[in-house]
Amino acid sequence: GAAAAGARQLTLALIKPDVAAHPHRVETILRIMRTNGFEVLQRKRLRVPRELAETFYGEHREKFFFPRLTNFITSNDLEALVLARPEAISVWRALLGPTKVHRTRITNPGTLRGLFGLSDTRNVGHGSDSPEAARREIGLFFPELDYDQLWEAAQKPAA
Ligand code: RTP
Ligand code: MG
Repeated sequence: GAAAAGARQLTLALIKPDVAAHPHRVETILRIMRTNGFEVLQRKRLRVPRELAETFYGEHREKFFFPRLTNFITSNDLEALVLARPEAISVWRALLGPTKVHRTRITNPGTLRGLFGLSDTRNVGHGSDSPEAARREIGLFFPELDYDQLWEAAQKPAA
């Protein structure tokens, strides 16, 4: 059945290497997350190993941009975060804005990609696109965590 009204959803957010290289920009994005009601449950900075990148983006393996995408995502440190709030998945993707930055700059200039995006590849961030994807992606970036425990904890508001 449907989740209870007000139940919090989890999503995996990535701040990709283009933005993660700028500490003040990372802090700006963290502030925007919190202003928009997200609780940051987990945060880690890491250089993504190639194997993780290829698994994470496995659905794009046959796309022309796959080498460019995996080279970029492994090129430098990024920030991985688990965010929680009601409708976390759609709200975080709305804050990011559409994927294609050259268009997003015109159509959604106030979104994170509209403001900070550099190209269709260097496009600021990632957000899970479904609850199933969120579970899979959080497991890939935070294999040491128990997803169900994390979800339970997220249902209790922060003190
Ligand atoms: P994401 O998965 O990162 O949230 O982005 P999305 O769903 O909005 O976009 P998707 O189509 O799933 O593409 C995944 C990532 O691939 C890179 N990309 N590069 N033409 C290109 O060079 C190109 N097209 C897509 C982007 O980094 C995109 O976020
Ligand atoms: Mg996608």
